[in-house]
Amino acid sequence: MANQTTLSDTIAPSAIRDGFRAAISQAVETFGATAPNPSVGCALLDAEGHILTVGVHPRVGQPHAEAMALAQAHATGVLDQVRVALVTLEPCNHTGRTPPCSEALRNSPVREVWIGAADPNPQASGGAGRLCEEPGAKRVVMLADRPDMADLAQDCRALLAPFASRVVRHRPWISVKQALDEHGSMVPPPGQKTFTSPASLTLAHRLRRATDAIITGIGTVLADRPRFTVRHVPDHEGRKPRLLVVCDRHGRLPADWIAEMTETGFEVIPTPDLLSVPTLLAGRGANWAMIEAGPALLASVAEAGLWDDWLTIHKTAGADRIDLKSRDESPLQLLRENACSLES
Ligand code: AOF
Ligand code: ZN
Repeated sequence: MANQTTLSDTIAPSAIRDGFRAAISQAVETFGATAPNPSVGCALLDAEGHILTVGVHPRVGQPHAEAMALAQAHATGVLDQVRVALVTLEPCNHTGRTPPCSEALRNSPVREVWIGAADPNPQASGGAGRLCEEPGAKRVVMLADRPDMADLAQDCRALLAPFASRVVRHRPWISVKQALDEHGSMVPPPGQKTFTSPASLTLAHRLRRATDAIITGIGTVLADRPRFTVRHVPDHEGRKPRLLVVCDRHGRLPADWIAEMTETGFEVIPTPDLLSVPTLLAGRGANWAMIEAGPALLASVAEAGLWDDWLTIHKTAGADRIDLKSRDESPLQLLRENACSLES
C-alpha cells in the first residue's frame, strides 16, 4: 500500500478546477428547485482527469448529486472508468429520503473524493469521515485545505449559503433587489412597470427563479398589482408554489389579487409583522427569499438588518450599473457570474 501514487498527484490541478467549475455551474441552475434541500453538484472524473459526467440534485426526494452522477455514469457505460468524485457538499451519511451517498461512493470505483464544503446539517453530516474508514477507505481532500483552490471553496460556500442559512440560523438567505432611476427614484414613469434594461430584467428574473419565496409590502401591491412571475427566463418545471409574503399591517390585501396570484402558482401569506418573516419562511423550508418592495418596507428591512445581500440596479444613460453588497459569500453573485459563463 505504501508508496502508491495517488490520483491527485497524477491529475492536473486544472482538471480538478474544470470539474469543480462544471459541478458548481450546473448546481447553480438548480437554485429555487431543491428547497428544503441544498443545491449540490458532483463531477466524476476518470484517471486522466477527464469529466465523465456531472450530476445535480434536481429536487427534494430525488437522488442526491452523487447518486445522480453515479447513475448517469452507469447509464452511459463509463462507471468502470470513474476514479475521482468532486462534490460541492460533503456526501451525506444518513438514510433520509434517499440512501447515504457516502456508501454509494464507497461501493463505487471512485478512489478519491474532493469535498467543496462541510455539511452543516448534523443529521446528514459525517460522510467525509465515513469515506476514510477501512476497509475500502477513499482518499478525501477538503477544498478548505487547499489554499490554491480557495476561489472554488468560496463558490461552494456561496452555493450552500441559502441552505446553510436555514439550517444554521433558522432563517433563509435574504436578498434585496432594488432598481433606481437616474434621480434615485424607485418609481417607474406613468404607464410603465419597470425602467431597467433587458439584461437587468433577465438578472431579476433569474433571481426570482432561484428563490423559494418573495417578500413584498402592501404598498407595492396596491400601487402596482405586481405579478412576480418568472417571465424573462424559463422557470423550473413543475415547481411547487412559490411563497409570497405580503407585509400588510391593516389587512388591506385585495382578495382578487390573492386569487390571481394563487392561480399563477404562488402561495400568498399575509403578515402584519416583518420581523417574524424569516422564522416563518424557514419553518416552511425556504432556503432563499428575495425582497421586492418599495422604499418604506426597504427602510424597515435596512433598519432591522434583515438582508444578507442587496442588489441595486442603477439606471444610467448607458448600460445599467449593478451594485451588490453582501454580508458573506453571496449566492446572488454566483448566480450573476454563472449567467455570464453560460452566455460565453
Ligand atoms: C441533498 N442533495 O446532493 C446532498 C445532500 O432527506 P434527504 O435524503 O433528501 O437528505 C437531505 C440532506 O442530505 C440535506 O439536508 C443535506 O444535509 C444532505 N446532502 N442533500 O438534498 C445532495 N449531497
Ligand atoms: Zn446524499
